[in-house]
Amino acid sequence: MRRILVTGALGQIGTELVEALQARYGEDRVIATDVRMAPPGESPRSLYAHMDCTQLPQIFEVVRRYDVGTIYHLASLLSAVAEERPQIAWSLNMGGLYNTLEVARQYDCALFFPSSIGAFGPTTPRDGTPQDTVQRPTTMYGVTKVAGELLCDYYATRFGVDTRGLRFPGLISNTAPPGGGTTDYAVDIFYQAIRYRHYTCFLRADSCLDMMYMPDATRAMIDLMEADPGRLKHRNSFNITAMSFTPERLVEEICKHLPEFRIDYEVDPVRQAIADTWPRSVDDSAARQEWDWAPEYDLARMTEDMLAKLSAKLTTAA
Ligand code: AKB
Repeated sequence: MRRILVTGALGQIGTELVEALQARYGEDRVIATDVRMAPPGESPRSLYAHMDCTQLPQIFEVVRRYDVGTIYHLASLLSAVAEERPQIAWSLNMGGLYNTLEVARQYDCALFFPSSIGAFGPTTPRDGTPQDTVQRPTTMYGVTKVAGELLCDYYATRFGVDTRGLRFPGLISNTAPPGGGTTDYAVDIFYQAIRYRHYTCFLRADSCLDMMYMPDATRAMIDLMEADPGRLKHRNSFNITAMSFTPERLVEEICKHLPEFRIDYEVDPVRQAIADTWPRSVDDSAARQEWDWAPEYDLARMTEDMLAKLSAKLTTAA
């Protein structure tokens, strides 16, 4: 069987996706790649290749060398950092995707594309955001996500490339930290709650956004790529969500386990402005109907698991 390539494998999603893919298909079937050099001792156990996806020949070389049949293309800048460096965001998010699609076309690979709730904008309905609706984002991140969805659909209809994608909400995880996203507070808060029983939040207390725990996200990616193509009416990309909450509500949940935990707010205008244009809760019924999507973690279960796993990890590290 042909191998599976993950780009951006050292990032927040990649780190856990590589492990989930190895568990499902075997260690020697997964090639982890990233533009960063893996820190010694922290490299995923799979085959690792240094690869810059803005350099087309490097992707060709890895795909050819390892006989790759499926690509999970995760390398991209997140929303807040993309707003700081829009030119680099365009070049990485679009250039990297275009190159990867070209390689997928020429080597007959399936391709997974991570879109985002950032693909929506201020004119999108914010509650129960439909699968098919207005997509006029006002951030560079959002522009690259909408353009990415369209480009993936184009490669599917024009060239028959098996492209599939998900519009991820904020992802919460305890392995690798996120970097430069608007929803990062929902991860940082757990580290600070365990270490200091205090957190200063960069979003307003009432900023409601969709979220998901990483085990659900990695399962969703693999399930979508394995789904019967005959059932898929949509491809790029499916709305999915597991929970939707505000910082205020998350604090309430954390306080059930750490009653002395306190929060204050120092709102970052850039990230708040981004959050204010994103859905408060998306409708993921298309994903439920077309490939049986169903999350396992709600807010209570995710909070309990995050606190348990992170407390163990931070105690060992101390
Ligand atoms: C971000 O905040 O940029 C990401 C996302 C929701 O796409 N986590």
